[in-house]
Amino acid sequence: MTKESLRQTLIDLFTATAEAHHEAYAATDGNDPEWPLWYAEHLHAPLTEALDAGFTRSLLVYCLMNADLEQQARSPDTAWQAFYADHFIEHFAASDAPAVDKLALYTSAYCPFSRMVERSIEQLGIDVERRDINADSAHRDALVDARGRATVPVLHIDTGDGQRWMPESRDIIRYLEHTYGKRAA
Ligand SMILES: N[C@@H](CCC(=O)N[C@@H](CS)C(=O)NCC(=O)O)C(=O)O
Repeated sequence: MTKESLRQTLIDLFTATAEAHHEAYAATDGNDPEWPLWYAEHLHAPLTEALDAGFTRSLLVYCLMNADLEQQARSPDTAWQAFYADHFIEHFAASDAPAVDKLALYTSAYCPFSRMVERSIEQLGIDVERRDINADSAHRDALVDARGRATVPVLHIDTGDGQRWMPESRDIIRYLEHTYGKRAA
């Protein structure tokens, strides 16, 4: 499946799930504060198949909530189904050209979340430049310029024709394991 058709599959899946959820919660006009639990149950099998990824329902709940918060913060005007599709593809779909990416980790020697990512990088044996924001103020400034805050860890991915800044230790580890784990095996 091409990336574009995978994206469309996920958009259709999220749309159908939202419709089914709305029907199930018609009495409250779709209002359900626990919607991630319902969505995770409904999406578990089809998302596992579409992305060929080993989800638990708990991980799905986490990812759905994360996608929701990110969309509200970064892209409230984007159709949520498309934003979620991109979010899941970014974190779970096998990349077809990861080897050319240049990776840099904004980190701090004193940060346990950074340590977790560092351990994963060591286990995977991948080449990642370390940018310690306490050891070099230029790194701190670059991070604050890009993200508006100095929270670490953040993975900087330079793809050659673009760049991405990925926060959140668990998201970074999952991305690295998914992108480089099988390759290294
Ligand atoms: N949920 C984040 C937590 C990261 C975090 O709390 N980092 C701390 C250092 S260990 C930090 O950068 N705090 C300073 C700040 O947020 O400006 C993760 O898992 O990556």
